Amino acid sequence: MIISVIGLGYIGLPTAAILASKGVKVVGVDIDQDTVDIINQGKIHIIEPDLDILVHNAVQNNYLKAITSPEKADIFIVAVPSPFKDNYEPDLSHIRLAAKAIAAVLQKGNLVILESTSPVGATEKMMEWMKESRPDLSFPKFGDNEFQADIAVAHCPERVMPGQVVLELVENDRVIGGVTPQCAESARKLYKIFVKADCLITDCRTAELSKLVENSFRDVNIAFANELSLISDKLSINVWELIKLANRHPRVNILQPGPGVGGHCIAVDPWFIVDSAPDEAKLIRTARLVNDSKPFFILNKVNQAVQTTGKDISELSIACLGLAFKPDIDDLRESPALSIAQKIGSIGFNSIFLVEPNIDFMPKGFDNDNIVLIGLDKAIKKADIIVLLVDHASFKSMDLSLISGKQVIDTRGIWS
Ligand code: SAJ
Repeated sequence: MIISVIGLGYIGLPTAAILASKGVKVVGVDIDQDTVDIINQGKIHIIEPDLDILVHNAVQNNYLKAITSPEKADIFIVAVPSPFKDNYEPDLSHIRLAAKAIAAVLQKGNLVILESTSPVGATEKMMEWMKESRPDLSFPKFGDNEFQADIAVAHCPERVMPGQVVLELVENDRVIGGVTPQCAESARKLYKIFVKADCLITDCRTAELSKLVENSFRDVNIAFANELSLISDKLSINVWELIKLANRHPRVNILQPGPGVGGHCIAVDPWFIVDSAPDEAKLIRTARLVNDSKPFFILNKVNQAVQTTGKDISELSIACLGLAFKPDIDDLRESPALSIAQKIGSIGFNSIFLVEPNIDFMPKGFDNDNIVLIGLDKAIKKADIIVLLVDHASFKSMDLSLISGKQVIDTRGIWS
């Protein structure tokens, strides 16, 4: 059996490597030649605990190779990006490209699984795109278990947390939605190769919405915490103490406020529900707006800190601690920390020190030469104002005497 994984990013690569570690021949496909080259050297292009060893072994034992366009295989797993457009409409162009590339090599008996987080109906759309290119093959009909199609199609959204992907791929329950129950059953057999937890069968539309609902649940709950931080600020109350106390109630579990919500999932997926049901998804839309407005609240705090010093902004230096979208990863996608730092970079500070222990290059969006990426100790020593944007482990464990006497904005509550 050969499994082809299309898209070798944060989800596709770990999935490919875990399958390969189980003795399955895996061919990974990515349009980016550099990514393909790095993987074929047994190395990885992202930071994810334990993934480097897994990929190294899989490549060395000839169970994993990477190429730039699909070859014939038995099963195709699509794990390409599914972002939204400027108007928050889902952008399925990567899924369409993948479907067309797979269609060119598709054979009777193949199973195609969409793993990318998708709006309801996307799995059937992917199937339509393959069908257009391959009128010689028959495809399943939604819910019809009687019709014997040449190709099986299913949706199995990933649910893993960046930073613990290798563990969660094995330990988390999976929701598997088939275009027909038979398709779901074929996909379940595949996931049982490496998933220790339950593989729960449903139809592809319910599986699509299930993933979107999971991330919207988290977004709404983070929005509640973020709204509490605004209310507490207005009433001069320490929000972290407030939440700690409220959470001592046996049925209360409030999440943590922060500088906003980032990542390619929680800040994106709720919009797919809003797009499908705009009149009904009122709470989900409002939560998105609350979380998206939080960076502006932080920028306001930076301005207040400048005023407190009594100096002109052009005489002051500021350190931005953390750029990633959450602690101890290198992922900058949709990061509120990054967008806050970029705005800080353009408001007239004398010097801006960026500290991001998980990357060693200057990210895009920082064009002025008074902005530098430097180490934590140097940044803190030189800065008048310190904005803590990400709760990275090295910031949590640092010597707090270093920041005494400085203006400090702790957006994650780790020093409060
Ligand atoms: N955040 C807060 N306060 C909190 C928790 C998180 O502000 O109390 C922020 C984080 O700092 C970050 C953002 O939310 O900016 C998202 O981080 P996260 O850790 O909540 O989630 P992700 O995006 O890393 O992963 C989520 C997970 N979904 C759920 O927990 C429901 C993961 O299981 C999904 O697989 C992933 O989205 C995905 O790929 O969809």
